[in-house]
Amino acid sequence: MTSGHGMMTASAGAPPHDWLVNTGGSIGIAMPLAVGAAVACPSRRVLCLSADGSGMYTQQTLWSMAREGLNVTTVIFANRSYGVLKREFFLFGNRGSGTTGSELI
Ligand SMILES: Cc1ncc(C[n+]2csc(CCOP(=O)(O)OP(=O)(O)O)c2C)c(N)n1
Repeated sequence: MTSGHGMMTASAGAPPHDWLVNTGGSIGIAMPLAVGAAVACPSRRVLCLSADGSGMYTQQTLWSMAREGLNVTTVIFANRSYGVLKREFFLFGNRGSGTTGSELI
């Protein structure tokens, strides 16, 4: 939610690839989406990027990836936080004392 924003820019010069992303606001789709991509296209490597909180919704998918031997590498952005909520609080001006926002995420 808050850690992956730089990924599109960072991968702009990478070899040809496709992005499959959350199309709405419902979190937890990354790992199931990666399983679907890997099953549909076994010849292609899948890089799965998930936040830690979002990933907890569907963490059993890690078992499916392993059991099926899927060509998926999963990276968890582990900020150990509900970062987007803290960012929204910050943007609303609820900064608390001595915070700048960056340490909230
Ligand atoms: C299915 C579902 N449940 C709850 C929410 C509300 N929600 C939005 S972001 C979020 C968690 C954010 O934590 P994380 O995924 O770790 O990302 P971060 O904000 O820390 O980058 C939740 C529970 C949602 N969007 N979708």
